[in-house]
Amino acid sequence: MNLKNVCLFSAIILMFTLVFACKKEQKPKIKFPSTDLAKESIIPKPLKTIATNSAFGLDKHTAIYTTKGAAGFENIGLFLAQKIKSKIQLNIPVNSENENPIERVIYINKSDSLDLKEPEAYQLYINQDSIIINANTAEGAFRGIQTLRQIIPTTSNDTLAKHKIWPVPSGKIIDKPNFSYRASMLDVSRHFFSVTDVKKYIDLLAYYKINTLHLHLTDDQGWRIEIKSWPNLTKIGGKTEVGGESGGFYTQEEYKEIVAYAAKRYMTIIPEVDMPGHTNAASVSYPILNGNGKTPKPYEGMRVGFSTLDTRKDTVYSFIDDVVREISAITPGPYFHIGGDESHVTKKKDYIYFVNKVEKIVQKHGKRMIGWEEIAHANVDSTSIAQYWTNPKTAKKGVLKNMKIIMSPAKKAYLDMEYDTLSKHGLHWAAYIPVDTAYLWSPENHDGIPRENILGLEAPLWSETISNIEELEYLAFPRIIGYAELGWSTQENRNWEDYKIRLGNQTPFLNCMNVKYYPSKLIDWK
Ligand code: TNX
Repeated sequence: MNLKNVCLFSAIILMFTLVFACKKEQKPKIKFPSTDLAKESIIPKPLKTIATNSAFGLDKHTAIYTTKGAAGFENIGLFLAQKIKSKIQLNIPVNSENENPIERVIYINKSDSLDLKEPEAYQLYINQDSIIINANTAEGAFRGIQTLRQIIPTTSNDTLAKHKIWPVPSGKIIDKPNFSYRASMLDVSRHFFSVTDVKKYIDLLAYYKINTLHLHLTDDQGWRIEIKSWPNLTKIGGKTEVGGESGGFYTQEEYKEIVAYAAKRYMTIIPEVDMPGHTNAASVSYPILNGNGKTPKPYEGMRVGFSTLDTRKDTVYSFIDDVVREISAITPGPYFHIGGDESHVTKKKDYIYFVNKVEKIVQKHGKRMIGWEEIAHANVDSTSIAQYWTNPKTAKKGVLKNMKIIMSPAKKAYLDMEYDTLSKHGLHWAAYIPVDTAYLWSPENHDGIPRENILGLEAPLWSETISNIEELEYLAFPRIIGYAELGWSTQENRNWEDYKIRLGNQTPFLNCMNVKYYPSKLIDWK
């Protein structure tokens, strides 16, 4: 052999060795049984789903990576890893530099694609060896991983390889919300709920892509948030609740803890201080506030509409200024809710005068005012928001003022309405709301409120008849899951027959989270 041939021969041998070595490294492709991503029980239903009928093999050789330097992305990776760990007891490294034999990756990627320009939009690509979540914002990525959490099977397939593999159906999901505001409200005044209870509710809401929790912090029966400049509010006003139970309140530190917990789940907290009505607990703490010269008695009943602040007294506005200032300082979200409902003993002209003044105070502290629909009677700014709950005529006054409207029609969206006459908890002044009725309406086209004015949907949970987390769950679940879908999914993508099957398939998740949902007979619970 001449030198040239020797070289050629060695090169060929080298190539063969390399190719062979690579072949040996490359595990044979796993043959997954056919899957259908489009048939997965995802709630809320994504905008577009395209199935490719294979699977991603989630296993101990999987790692999560996130875009370097993209704010929030690494924490989302860690959040996902933690949820995978608690769902299937599998440990997955996040952004690890380890030389582990990593064969598959979940990549949470910050993308500048114009298709993702809405803040909560995301794309989810699931291939045999990679899952890619694309989003412009951390918020979008966070919504995307909720979808992924929902399609990771609870049981592994132990026949595909020598180790456990959880096959995630392959394909592509393109998704974004129908409304940017998707909320629930929790009344912690009529009955107090602990920080732990509120965190659990936040976790459950976040799983279904709800992005706002409105806390009804004050009412006739109790004041639940520490105000340092007016200490009696909690010292006296925090001690009572409906039915004579022990009450309670959040210190500012505890409130901040709730806010931070929600923020980690890309959820905004909206504080509500209800006024000028619903203020008996405030006036019990500081009798000067009601202006009728009487010291009111603590109230632990369920009537509404009997209390008012004195709308013509300076002290009342200094009080409100202090309250709004202290709460706004620990609330990073853009909103402050002033209540404004059912002020039946406030004269109309006083009510209007009051709301006009309070709007200025809220704005001065850097927040955008929300109030129940009645605030539309005042000369409110178009930047303020009215929450429609019972009278469409009043809500339409807000529309004429160019205000945004939050849809919470009591007949459809009140979580405290009884399911039927056999309901264990709840009221029925507005309606009985079985699980199908709660789902079968269109917030985008309801009671003549124009779509352009609708900010989104909120399902309030008033707590006159519930006093612990199990009772809260009985009224909220499963209906809140349907409201999550009404808020996120487009009207074309919503269908009761399809939804009710997906809802039934939430059973393992709800059981795993120990949610005491109402087992409606309309649903085939698993
Ligand atoms: C009406 S809804 C109220 C609340 C009650 C609720 C009970 C609204 C703005 N006011 O004070 O708790 O009904 O369903």
